[in-house]
Amino acid sequence: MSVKPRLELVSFKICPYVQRAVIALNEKGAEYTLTHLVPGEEPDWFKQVSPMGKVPVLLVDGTPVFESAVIMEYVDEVYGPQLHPEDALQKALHRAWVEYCSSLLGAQYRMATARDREGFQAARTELEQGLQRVSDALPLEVPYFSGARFALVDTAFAPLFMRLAILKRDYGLEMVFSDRVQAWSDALLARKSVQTSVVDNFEDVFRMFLRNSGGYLAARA
Ligand SMILES: N[C@@H](CCC(=O)N[C@@H](CS)C(=O)NCC(=O)O)C(=O)O
Repeated sequence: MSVKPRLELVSFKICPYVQRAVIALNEKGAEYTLTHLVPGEEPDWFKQVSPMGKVPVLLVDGTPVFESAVIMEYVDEVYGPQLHPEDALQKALHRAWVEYCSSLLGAQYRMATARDREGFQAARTELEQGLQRVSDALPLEVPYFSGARFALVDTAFAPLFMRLAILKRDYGLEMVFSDRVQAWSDALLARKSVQTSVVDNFEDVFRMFLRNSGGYLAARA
């Protein structure tokens, strides 16, 4: 049996890109430790391991790997069962949607932290249109991105749906989704790997983040 490397994931509790990496690790049953840093109070050693000053960084026997999509793929290659499709074209398409999801996370962040109603509405519209674009690419077969089988691309979208579910429940924010996207979101949020991918008090952490952002959404609540 091959010896697995020691994995340490450097994190902010609030970060959806970290959460993707955690979900991938959880799906694999990999052993890892999490080191949570406080945004704006990163220790000096963080500058040495994170060239862009961002989380997540996965320390693999001390070697830093950055960029969430790359970390997910590394985890997928080293730990079975493989979650990316075998087929090169399908894999390329899944990678493209992981990339697209990052732009949706950007829209979700802008929506949650917008200072005024106009900024909020613009980001909300961008996110709803983006989710419709994803919906059009989904197969009819439920529940996951590519149908019955959970794939690596699903790990990328789950943090987005978790935040939208909290915004709906706690802030009354009803995003317009297709039924297919709703079924996908429900399936992802029901998975243990997703439910255990954030700290126990994540909802408090998220609420605090929104309050500190001083944005339109928090003020409206
Ligand atoms: N493209 C990066 C984005 C990561 C990212 O934006 N992380 C945020 C936290 S959610 C961060 O570290 N921001 C700190 C900064 O920009 O200084 C990835 O996918 O890993």
